[in-house]
Amino acid sequence: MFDFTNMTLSKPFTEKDVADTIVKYGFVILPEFFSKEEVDAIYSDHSDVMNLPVSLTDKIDFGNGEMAQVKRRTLEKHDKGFKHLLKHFYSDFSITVTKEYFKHYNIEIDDKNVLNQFEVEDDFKKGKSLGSDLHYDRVPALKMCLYLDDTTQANGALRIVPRSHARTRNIALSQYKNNSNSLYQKNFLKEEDLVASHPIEGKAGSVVFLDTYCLHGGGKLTENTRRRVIRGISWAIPLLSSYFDTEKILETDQFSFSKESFFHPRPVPENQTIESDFLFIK
Ligand SMILES: O=C(O)CCC(=O)C(=O)O
Ligand SMILES: [Fe+2]
Repeated sequence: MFDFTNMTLSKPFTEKDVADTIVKYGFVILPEFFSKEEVDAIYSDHSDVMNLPVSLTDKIDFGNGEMAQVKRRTLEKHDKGFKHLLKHFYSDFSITVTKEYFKHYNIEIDDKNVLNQFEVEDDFKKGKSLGSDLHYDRVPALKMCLYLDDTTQANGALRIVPRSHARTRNIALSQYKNNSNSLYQKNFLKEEDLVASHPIEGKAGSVVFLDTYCLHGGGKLTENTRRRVIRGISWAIPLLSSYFDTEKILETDQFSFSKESFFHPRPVPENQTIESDFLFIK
């Protein structure tokens, strides 16, 4: 079992402690950050988001589960209120963590980009979850991920490659130099065996803040298990050079990136195709 001690914070801690840990390791684990009662309250909002009409959400049904992507603004305006989800995610705490985090990269994050969108996921069938192969996200973000179920390797806990975020950021930057459309990023690891990833196991109520450049992926669910998560997304600004330059490359391994991301913000222009050969970057 990987030793996550340095990447785990137990109360009390400050927003700056949280941000500094993400900067250093690419993520931070806050075990049982929310109480059982809070989790139950948030869970009812989770179901309500899942039941929103497709006109208000982007729904992805991927066989082993489903995910709804919804704007914070949509939840705020909706009659249902989603007050537990909004209160616990869009809190002074998470807003300050997010601002502190981006401040490290000299980014004044616009309020509308803080917890701008949510991904509400319900994995309930044996097999891989949607983003389960190791990758970095094409659109850089800080994600606040909440486990609503006790989560272990057996029900698809998030896997992570600690401290990979600086190296992948440089890989992304060199790709951006050739093409500024983030859809062209080769962001999935071709050979997962080349790096060691570690599942983050945790009780319901545990929170992980993730710099999505840190290599990550969901896991594989075994028979009769379930994993419900909510992720609140704060977008970074992909092309801002300060976001790339302040970190030194921490790793020296060679990564090869292949597949297309499961999520992208911009359609491929009709006259462009995605190159199929993967990238090797020193
Ligand atoms: O299934 C997971 O936990 C991974 C999700 C993911 O890739 C992401 O939130 O960017
Ligand atoms: Fe991802």
